[in-house]
Amino acid sequence: MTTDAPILTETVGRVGVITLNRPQQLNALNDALMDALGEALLGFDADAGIGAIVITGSAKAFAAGADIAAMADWTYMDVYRSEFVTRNWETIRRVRKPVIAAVAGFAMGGGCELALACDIVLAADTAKFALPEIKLAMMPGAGGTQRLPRVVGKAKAMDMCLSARTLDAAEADRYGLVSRVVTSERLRDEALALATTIAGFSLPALMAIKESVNRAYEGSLAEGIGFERRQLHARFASDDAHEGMKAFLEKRKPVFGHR
Ligand code: CO8
Repeated sequence: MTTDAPILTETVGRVGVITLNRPQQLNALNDALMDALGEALLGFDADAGIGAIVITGSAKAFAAGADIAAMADWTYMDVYRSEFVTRNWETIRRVRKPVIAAVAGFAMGGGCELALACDIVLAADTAKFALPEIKLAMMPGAGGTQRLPRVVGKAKAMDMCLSARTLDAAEADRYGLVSRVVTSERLRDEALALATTIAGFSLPALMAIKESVNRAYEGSLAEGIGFERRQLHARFASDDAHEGMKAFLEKRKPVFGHR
């Protein structure tokens, strides 16, 4: 695999490691990256030699969210027709083996939602979690409005979604958004050690446990996700959302007409 590929994959014993690899864009999640991520996840899931999967990013960013440059000119019909998010993100839910997010630096927007979609979140002490879409007049659209309240409760979730507040690793740990916090120097080794321990257990038992815990946790998640997706698509009919994204790319403050 070449180094300009949007993700890198490697195998360490029975662990499949996926590294998000758009460092210049802080691992912004464009379609090419999400397609490659989905393919890699399904590949490891189907590989009998793999028992657990780690998704990680760079020291600066796990992922800074959806790719604002790609989205800025999309219309409602573009995202409705292409099934934006649904097309790629449902893949993550299909993975039956345990998936560990190893998060250092920014986990913003879709990056935070990617961590939330994993089974275990290991955070470096440098990790920062936020759903800052409101600053763009956008909204979380990859499960954030549904998974975050289930994890941290309504009060914290509303605060994060409505005020764009950033949580550091210690706060995220306190709120139950992450499973464990380790030093940034130890993140990769700790993630590999944890994944190796898990991958040493019986795979059918692991899959049964994962499916059962998700059953307890998800409830009517599918309905919530479907609702959220239509709301996200409708954001592309908003002048403010296009203004918000363009202003970010032009490095200026947005001027919202509240339309
Ligand atoms: N999309 C595209 N490019 C980005 C993104 C992004 N989300 N984030 C950062 N970049 C780019 C910057 O434009 C910049 O590019 P360039 O060097 O060409 O100017 C480069 O990455 C480095 O970024 P900064 O210079 O801004 O780095 P800082 O260290 O100053 O700031 C931040 C880091 C705070 C993370 C800042 O980059 C930031 O605020 N980024 C945007 C975060 C954000 O708003 N995320 C939410 C996006 S919307 C979203 O996720 C909707 C979810 C819907 C479903 C998800 C589907 C995938």
